[in-house]
Amino acid sequence: MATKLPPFYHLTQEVSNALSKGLPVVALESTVITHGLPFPDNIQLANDMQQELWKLGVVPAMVAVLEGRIMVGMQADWLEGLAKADRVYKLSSRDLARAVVKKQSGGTTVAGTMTVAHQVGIQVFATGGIGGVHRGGGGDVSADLMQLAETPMVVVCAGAKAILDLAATLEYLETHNVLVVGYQTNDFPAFYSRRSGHLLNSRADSVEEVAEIARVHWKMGLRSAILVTVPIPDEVSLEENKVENAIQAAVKEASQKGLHGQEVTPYLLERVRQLTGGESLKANLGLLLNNTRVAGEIARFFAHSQMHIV
Ligand code: PSU
Ligand code: MN
Repeated sequence: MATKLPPFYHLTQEVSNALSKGLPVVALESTVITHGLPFPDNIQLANDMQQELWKLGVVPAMVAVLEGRIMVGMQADWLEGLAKADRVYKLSSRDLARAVVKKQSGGTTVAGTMTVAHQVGIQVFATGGIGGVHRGGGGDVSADLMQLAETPMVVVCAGAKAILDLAATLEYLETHNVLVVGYQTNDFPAFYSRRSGHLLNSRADSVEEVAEIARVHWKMGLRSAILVTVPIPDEVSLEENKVENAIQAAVKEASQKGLHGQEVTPYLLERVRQLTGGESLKANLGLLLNNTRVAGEIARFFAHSQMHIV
């Protein structure tokens, strides 16, 4: 852990203790709570994800900003406040300073969470889907991709949602040396479905293999992330063409409404959820829990082998 953190950081006792003792910790994002899922599913999910980690003996470190304080690890009442609030910010990396200075509250995106987690010394992060290059060639590219390019961290996700241009997203990750690893798969997972049809050139079949690849990657002096992509569990996965119609409708609506910037992703997520009914929500929750479990196992292996990123 960084020896001295800036005063606006607030770590829970459990997180601070685990980091100083080298015990396993997994970071969790909070935009999925504030902008990705409806209440009360969001709070249920946050609790389930944290429980899943505790069960594995791993300390959960959900990152969020509360009245300008950067929280690493969330208490139940703070989390509930954030999950219920309907006017909180969505905070990517560049928004953190503003939120601290203006004492704002919000959920951190994949990028925002990585920035914070790296600064406190967390090496493993679980999320659902990363942001990416949007469809339509309009130049909307998530800052998640830049952050993955420059932060040494294992990020576990279920690929990226097909609301994005998956081919362009993969090209970006390749250009920026982000090592995309298929977890027990050769195919880049497409969030709701297990396969996107885009083949990956790296695969790992166990958490040990992921950890070993990560260790060598960072030993080479690279500073980019390892993106571990885990296919959604079969029981909750959806047929790809089932979601595609909803996605096309949502993308069209977003462009007709002239949405831009940070509004785009939450709008698409919410519309796709509405248009596909409860099934997509079940899928979303199922894959998040599954990713959390894989991330927890990786973090345990890291702690066990005293793996530290330089
Ligand atoms: N994809 C999802 N669910 C989410 C997000 C993405 O399937 O909740 C959230 C994540 O927090 C991600 C953010 O970091 O959206 C990306 O937003 P943008 O495209 O504005 O960078
Ligand atoms: Mn965007």
